[in-house]
Amino acid sequence: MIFGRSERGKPPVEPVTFKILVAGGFGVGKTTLVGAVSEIRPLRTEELLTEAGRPIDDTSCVEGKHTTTVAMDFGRITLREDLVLYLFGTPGQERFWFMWDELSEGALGAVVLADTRRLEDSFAAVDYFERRSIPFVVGVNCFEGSARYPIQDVRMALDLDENVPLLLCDARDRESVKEVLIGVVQHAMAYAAERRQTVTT
Ligand SMILES: Nc1nc2c(ncn2[C@@H]2O[C@H](COP(=O)(O)OP(=O)(O)OP(=O)(O)O)[C@@H](O)[C@H]2O)c(=O)[nH]1
Ligand SMILES: [Mg+2]
Repeated sequence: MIFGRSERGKPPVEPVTFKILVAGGFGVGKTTLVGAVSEIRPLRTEELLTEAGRPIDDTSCVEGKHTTTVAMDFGRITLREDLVLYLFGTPGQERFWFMWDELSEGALGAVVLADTRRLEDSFAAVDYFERRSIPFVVGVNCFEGSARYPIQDVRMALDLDENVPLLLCDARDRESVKEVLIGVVQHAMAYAAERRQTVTT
């Protein structure tokens, strides 16, 4: 690089950066998702789940889970040379939801992760983004051992608006998570374009 130019003489690309939230109920795989795609070592704020929290922190579907996010996860992924996403994973437990307002500041869109064994845990996240008109997609994290339901049934159970995309994913798999992230960027762009049109017409 000489004077900001690459060896091939092309000016360096200044990437567009977007902030994406990763939300959803307790233990649906938000921290796992951010960790699976982040190209930097993800920042985590995990605390041990304790005996004292056992009545509230229901780990019945995620027995191997010993920690929980208390503030946020942070990661970064370059989707394209000119498109970088900053990922902010929210804490799932209700007692930390006050963090969400701060985390959602300036977000382009969100991924609401859901687990079909306890969809109700993600109702509040769906509600949160609907109320604030923040575009979001739902990612159904397919834990092995959980029953597979027709997408239409999951949409109905979550009472999703018909234009909210619903994607199946594996939060541990980089390529799968990338698809979900591409989905949320596309959806948010389409949403923004639609809003612009309604304002100008
Ligand atoms: N089998 C399977 N296990 C998963 C998957 N995603 C996450 N896990 C496991 O499920 C547990 C929960 O994952 P986390 O990523 O901590 O969930 P979280 O949504 O960040 O949880 P909180 O921050 O506590 O709300 C962990 O033990 C993961 O190893 C998945 O796709 N399949
Ligand atoms: Mg977490």
